[in-house]
Amino acid sequence: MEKNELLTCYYKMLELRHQDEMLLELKMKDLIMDGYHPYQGQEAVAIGVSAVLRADDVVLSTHRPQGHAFAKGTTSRQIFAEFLGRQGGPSQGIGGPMQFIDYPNNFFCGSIVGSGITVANGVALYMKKEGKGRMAVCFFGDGASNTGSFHEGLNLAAIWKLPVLFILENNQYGEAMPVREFVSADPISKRAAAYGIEGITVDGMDVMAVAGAAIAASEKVRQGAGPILIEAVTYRYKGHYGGDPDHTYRTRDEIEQWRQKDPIPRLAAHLLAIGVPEADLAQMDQQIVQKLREDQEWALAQPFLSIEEATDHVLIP
Ligand SMILES: Cc1ncc(C[n+]2csc(CCOP(=O)(O)OP(=O)(O)O)c2C)c(N)n1
Ligand SMILES: [Mg+2]
Repeated sequence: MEKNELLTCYYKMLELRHQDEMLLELKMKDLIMDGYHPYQGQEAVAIGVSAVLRADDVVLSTHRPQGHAFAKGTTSRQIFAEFLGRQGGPSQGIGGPMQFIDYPNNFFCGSIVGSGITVANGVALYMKKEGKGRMAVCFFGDGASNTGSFHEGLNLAAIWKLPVLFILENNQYGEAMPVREFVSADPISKRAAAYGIEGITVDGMDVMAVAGAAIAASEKVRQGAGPILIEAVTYRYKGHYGGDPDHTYRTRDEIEQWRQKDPIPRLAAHLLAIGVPEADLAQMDQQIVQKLREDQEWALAQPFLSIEEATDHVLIP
């Protein structure tokens, strides 16, 4: 990737990190009225994959969607508003942090673990028939790789050669359980072989590695080679949800070891090595924080929908 592309990745990862820190604070103040699942530590996955996302591609995400939505093009301002339940969010606040859609941005998420996989197949079947080289990109976790939809979904996508890029974010845990205690395959990408599709594992703490794998895979997927599974090995720095007492199931030492691989300082070190002045990176950080404060303030000033408006889409009011 060229210097400017790397700077863009750095900017986006940093914005996502700060956005997540602020959302977690809002959750702890009880201003987010549904479960909030932090994304800190996993930024290189969403932002690496964003290198291949076209506006007309469709992204299907999970209960931890903010990074994926942001990577697809939903703005921080919209994310704050949606998560706070306000108008101005892509679903006017009635989707909230786990169930919103950003329809013009072709972004969907949902909290049923594994459910995006089969929906991605439906979207991709349409895309295949349409023949414009679009693809569905489906993010899910290591836990989701144990669901029926994963196995049924990958099988069907393989049989029908659907244009789906499956991104498995192995963040080492499904809620409080370590992945090695519940997933038999190591690396998990080996599961792809059971369905006759390509499965690869990449360092999910390295945005350049993720982007490189996504670029190579997306070219094949768009050309009709069928689905590909990319497992990005990563780590979530915060608890499973805002308020999760994670000290009951993992050690500070373990978190510290993964902090040494933090994708943001790691890319910063590379940028400095290729001649980007340190002051530029510091200035970027200040700009982002300032912008996010304004976004958050704006979102907090937006109204909630009225009861009548909020029940507009209910079949039987
Ligand atoms: C079908 C289903 N089963 C259980 C849950 C409860 N649940 C919410 S998140 C989660 C863990 C998912 O783990 P993983 O897929 O690794 O995603 P991560 O939370 O690590 O991003 C579970 C079991 C759910 N939402 N849906
Ligand atoms: Mg997980």
